[in-house]
Amino acid sequence: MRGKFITLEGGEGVGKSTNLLFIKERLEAAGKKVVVTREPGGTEIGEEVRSILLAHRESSLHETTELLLMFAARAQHLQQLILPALDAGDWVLCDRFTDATYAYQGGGRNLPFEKIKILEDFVQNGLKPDCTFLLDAPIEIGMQRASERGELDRFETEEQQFFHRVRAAYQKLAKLEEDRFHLINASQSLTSVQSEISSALDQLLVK
Ligand code: Z5A
Repeated sequence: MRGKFITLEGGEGVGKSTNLLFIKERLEAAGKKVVVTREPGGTEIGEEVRSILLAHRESSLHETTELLLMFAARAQHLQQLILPALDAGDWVLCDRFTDATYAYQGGGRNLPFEKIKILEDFVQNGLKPDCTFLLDAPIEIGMQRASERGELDRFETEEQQFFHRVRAAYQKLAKLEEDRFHLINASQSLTSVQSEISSALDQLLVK
């Protein structure tokens, strides 16, 4: 039987990496083989593209180039890792996916959603996550949590308005696809966040 594809989304510092581990352990306890991965990245080539995307450099990366690099890394990720794993019956757990492109390149950089959709259709050929956890918190909370980590990447040095647009875009996406998204208030305690995630996973495990 084909595995399920779960993604985690949200602004920076909302707790994606923390909850990724929690979900992995929860699924493994239920007997699933789980492949954990991330975007941009997940493959050798994808990780090289990630370095280009996150690095600070003198010449600026054009927003169209940024968008195409996200999908270039994604195409490799899908063909080399995600699709083979799902076909083998494994569950794939991915830290960010195409919703991040709509939120950051669409919302943050103001690129038209219609253009992103063309690339999504071309690269994914209809594939979408079975379930997406959107961890949502006021950006100040995420930034405060992330600030304890040290050096900031190219996205993390954007102005505050950029992150407000990203958050609004994520909220819009969750409204458009209520069946796929589980919108979780990430400003709650970690125990409360994980209890909500657990309930959603229980439903997914019996589907
Ligand atoms: N990007 C894009 O533009 N377009 C795309 O298509 C894709 C990505 C796929 C890299 O992402 C950048 O790529 C990203 C968007 C862009 N840029 N930004 N910003 P990334 O996922 O690698 O980086 P990130 O978003 O900055 O993730 P992060 O900072 O690692 O955050 P996180 O994983 O969500 O948070 P965390 O490390 O799990 O938690 C942060 C701290 O908070 C940690 O100390 C936890 O213990 C603590 N925490 C977590 N939850 C709680 C609760 N509930 N209470 C209290 N404390 C908590």
